[in-house]
Amino acid sequence: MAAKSGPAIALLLSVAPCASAEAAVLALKAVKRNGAAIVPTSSLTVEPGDRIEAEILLSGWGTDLPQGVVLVQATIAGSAGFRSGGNGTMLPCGWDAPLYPIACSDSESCPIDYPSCAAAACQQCVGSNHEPQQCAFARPDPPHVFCEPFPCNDVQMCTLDYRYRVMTDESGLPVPGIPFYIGTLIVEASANACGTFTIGFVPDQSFIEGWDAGGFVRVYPSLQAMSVQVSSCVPYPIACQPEHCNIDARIAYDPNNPTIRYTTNTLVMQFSESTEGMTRDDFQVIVYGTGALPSISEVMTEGDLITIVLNQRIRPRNWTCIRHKLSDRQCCMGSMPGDVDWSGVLEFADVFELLSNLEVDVQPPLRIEQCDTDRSGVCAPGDLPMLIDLVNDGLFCDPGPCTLPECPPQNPYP
Ligand SMILES: [Ca+2]
Ligand SMILES: [Ca+2]
Repeated sequence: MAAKSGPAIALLLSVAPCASAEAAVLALKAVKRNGAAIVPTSSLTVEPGDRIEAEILLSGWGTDLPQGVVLVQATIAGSAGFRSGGNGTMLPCGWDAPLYPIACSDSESCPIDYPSCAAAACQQCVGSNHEPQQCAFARPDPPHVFCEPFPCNDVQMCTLDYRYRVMTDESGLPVPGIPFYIGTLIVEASANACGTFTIGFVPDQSFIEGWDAGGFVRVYPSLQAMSVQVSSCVPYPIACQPEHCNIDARIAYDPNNPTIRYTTNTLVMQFSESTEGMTRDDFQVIVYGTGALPSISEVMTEGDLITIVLNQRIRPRNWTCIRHKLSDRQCCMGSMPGDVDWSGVLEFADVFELLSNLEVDVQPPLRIEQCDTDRSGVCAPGDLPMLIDLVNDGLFCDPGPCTLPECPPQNPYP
């Protein structure tokens, strides 16, 4: 019995692929990463900045359209897919237009970033580098693509839902079993991209047409999206208060008692997501300059905000930066009494700047932390004598010049 069952099983295995009616599949598969060929795949992991060349491939249509495929339309669900990650985008290169199209009749109605109303771009506002055809095209792969009288390269790129259409030559029907190339799409992970991007097709706008025994039919194939994982998303600070590189030009001490410091000891960071669970161990205090290093005495989280309180107030002529360790981003606060114009140097130009501001000649008016030299709570003529004193005496700058180093970058390790 065992001897007989062998061939029977082999026969069953050999017919199995035919018995399970294969249905058409339209897939988006990566074939190159940064110019180097890879095994075609619908799932891959890349780095921010990587360029992925993908191909739209049709397979398994033999059961649906035994006479062959005449027309394929594949519409990429790009409006959703190209920004479906946790952050950033995975846009087709050559796209220099809004993510959501702005229709126009002439260029005057277009915004400054996308100043041209382009007829070739379906009467939409585009930027000067809008050349999407570079990265979305259909190669005229012989023998099955029917190029005349229709263009081989028929990709419509009016919106990010790119639509590819390919007609086949009746004399060169695609061979069942070999994926049928429809088109190429090249996308780039933005520098800030993270998470998983899923780029698929618009179901009701993706189909194949051809002949079966009953006549000409349209078939909606099953759709296989491409899933691209970029580095996992970590929360990162998107804003801070005082804002990064802010200089407090008010007097740093009580004029009558230099042991009483008036500068801030508090920074509020806004994050890309909730700050729940963050602790002071997630942060590091860095002082660019001289003087004692403050420590973090407490943090308070609320929504996407975290308030960080230092155990001492920031010192003049220093940048005090608080770095979020995981994202390597920091917010820096400076103190430079008298540096009204935020040049980093205390000099007579600051006196003139303060005067001009008092005469309402500075637009927009100086901020309170620039012009309220005496820390009275208002910018008023009373600030002038103290500023002149500061400039004349270098009152709190001995020894050495009254300068503040250049503000450190917000992301010191880009
Ligand atoms: Ca200055
Ligand atoms: Ca004042």
